[in-house]
Amino acid sequence: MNLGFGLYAHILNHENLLFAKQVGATHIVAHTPYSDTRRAGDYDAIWTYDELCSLRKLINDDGLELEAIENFLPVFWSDVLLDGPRKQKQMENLKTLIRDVGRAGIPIFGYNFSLAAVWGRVQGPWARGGAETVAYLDPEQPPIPLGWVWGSVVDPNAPQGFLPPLSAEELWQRFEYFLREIIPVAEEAGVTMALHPDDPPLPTLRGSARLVYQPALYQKVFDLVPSARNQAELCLGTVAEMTEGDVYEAVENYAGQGKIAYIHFRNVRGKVPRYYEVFLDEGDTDMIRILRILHKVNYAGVLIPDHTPSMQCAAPWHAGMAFAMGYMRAALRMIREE
Ligand SMILES: [Mn+2]
Repeated sequence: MNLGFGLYAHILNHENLLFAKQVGATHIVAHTPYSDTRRAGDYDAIWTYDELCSLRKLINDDGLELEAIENFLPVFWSDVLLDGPRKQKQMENLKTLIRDVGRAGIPIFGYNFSLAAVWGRVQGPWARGGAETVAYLDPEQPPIPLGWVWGSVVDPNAPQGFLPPLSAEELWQRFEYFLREIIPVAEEAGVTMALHPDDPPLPTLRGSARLVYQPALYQKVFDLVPSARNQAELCLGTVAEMTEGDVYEAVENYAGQGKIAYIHFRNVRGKVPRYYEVFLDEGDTDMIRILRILHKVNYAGVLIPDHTPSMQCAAPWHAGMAFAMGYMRAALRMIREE
């Protein structure tokens, strides 16, 4: 088990890589790197091999490993998600990208197969001591505008109107097409595809069905296209927000099967349709118990803190992340010595 740290494009720089190293990370998850260089309407956009190599070099130069890239940009695969006319072309682009990810020596690609995305969260002082955090409080769900996917405009010329409702059956068909196309390429490239669960984990959001909104649905994903390269990007916070099953059982089951590529380590209070993201040691999940389970089944992957509440100081985000990393690092040492 290794400690990692996730960085988004706009904060993925030398200074924050040193910060990650200082708080004890050995591995980096790069969240949508180079997102600023791609625009809506550019349907042939894809990250290049050279960009992937320079990303890896930036991270290696600071003595860290690049464990995973997380998330395709919506514009890369909008029609794969929407079953639109550019679907096959975009699928070919994704295959090129995954081949290049492997060639650049990056072992994991994390993704969300979702139209509605992470949506509807609001911010407020709901963590310990009034720390700023996010919550999902059962909001009204407007339909998704045409030309949008994953919370972004992918087609600026789309007509007015809204996406029609998307059934679970149709969503699973689209997902199966994607998996059957990408997994053989991932196998050849030596890249593990890692699916994040749907956050918030509701059966439908904004009229669109959700894929993994209960823990048991991950098994359906693994059985759909059985492969060592078809795995989970297990987000503990999202699993804890689910109404069925139990987060400890899910971790033991899926880590035991060798199906967890990496872990988002996050705690929450409550479940859908109302929950609050909180500090690691104040939510409903006993995070130390999770680490004991992972240790018991010899989980060898990376854990990264997910989002955390911000703290009252001059560097609210850094302080929140440093608190999470310190907590995780101490807990891991304790468990290893038990
Ligand atoms: Mn997550």
